[in-house]
Amino acid sequence: MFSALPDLPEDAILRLMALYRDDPRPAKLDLGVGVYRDADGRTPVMGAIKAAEQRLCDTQDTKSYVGLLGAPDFAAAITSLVLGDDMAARTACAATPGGTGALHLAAELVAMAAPGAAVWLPDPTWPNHAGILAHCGRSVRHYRHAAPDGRFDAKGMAEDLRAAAPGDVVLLHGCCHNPTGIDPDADEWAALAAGLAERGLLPLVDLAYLGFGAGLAADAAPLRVLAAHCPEMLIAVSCSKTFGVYRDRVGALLAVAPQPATRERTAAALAHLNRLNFSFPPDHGARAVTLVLEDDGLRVQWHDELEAMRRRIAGLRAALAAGLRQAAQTDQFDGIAAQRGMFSRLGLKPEHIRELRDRHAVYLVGDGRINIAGLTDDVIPTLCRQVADVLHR
Ligand code: PLP
Ligand code: TYF
Repeated sequence: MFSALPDLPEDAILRLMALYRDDPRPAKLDLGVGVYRDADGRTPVMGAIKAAEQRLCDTQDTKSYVGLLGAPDFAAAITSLVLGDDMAARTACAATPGGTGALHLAAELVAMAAPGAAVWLPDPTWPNHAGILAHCGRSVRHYRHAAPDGRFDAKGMAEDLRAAAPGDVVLLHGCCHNPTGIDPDADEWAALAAGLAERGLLPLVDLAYLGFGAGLAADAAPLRVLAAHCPEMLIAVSCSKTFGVYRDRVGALLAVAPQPATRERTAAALAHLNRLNFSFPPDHGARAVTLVLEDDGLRVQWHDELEAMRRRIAGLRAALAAGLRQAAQTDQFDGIAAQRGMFSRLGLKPEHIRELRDRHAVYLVGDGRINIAGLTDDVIPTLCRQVADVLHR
């Protein structure tokens, strides 16, 4: 039977991880997979999470099942983090295995509620978006996200969404767009929210980098703007980066539905889908996150650690943009300083990307995306020379 299995496409980002691991050159540089790294190249467990896990270990007296939607206090803590306290009463929430689990659940919920609705994705976007939606049988369309000048393409997006039908779903990156680092500004968010509401389009926000853009409050602001305009919306929250709990698989799908009867119906559908997919969602990481959010001291500690990560990335962005301008004698990289979050695209041609890997052991994704957190102040001058070298050969 198994020999009949089809050839399946590999994930380019995960393939790059393996190529990097197998490269014997000592001076190799991994700018591929989107995992935060500190100045020593490590992805440490956050101190606040370690403390919460310790407390959990000391006090947890059962590992019996929780509930199909996960622990209610996790739902309350995440909803209030993302949308504010006042929205908790208007939102159904299901804990999921990571943000990917939340996206998968969203796709299934849409399939159940509106099987004919198309899901519109930004072009470009995280490759798994199209993969998960197609896997769940959704019809996928695309809208322009980034203009050639490296700014958010509000006009192109609005033009493309003219072809959307009422009830269609529009996927948005809540902050720190992956792979471009290009986000709408506050005015653009307000116009976008009003436009979606007017057209009867449902926002599905992928929130995987909360706190990595302009700070926790600023990064969450667009969600509140959307919630103020749109009667219903979905938010796929990933705690992987924001709490550094990647492998513990912590996430949640929030469904804003102000009508109590609709909200209860939605919560029942989410519980049903979780049950048929994997039954109870993982609890350990979610509980550690809840402890951090509920304890004043741990919350301050976590926020400080998150801010340190955000500031490190912002500093690397400024240094890289300045270094590339000087080394390559061009302003084509200036946008990197203003872009947000873990990623930017260098706008290099495929042959440049291949040369960087073959000649200099520098690993970036095939679309030219780099993980800024993979840099250190020490490697930036060398990288800038190497980029200039492949550009000018
Ligand atoms: N969405 C985006 C844009 C991402 O980059 C990621 C990255 O890992 C995810 C969702 C899902 O994260 P996870 O499933 O690891 O929580
Ligand atoms: O974009 C990234 O690098 C992260 C990590 O299949 C990731 O989102 C990449 C690919 C993948 C799962 C996670």
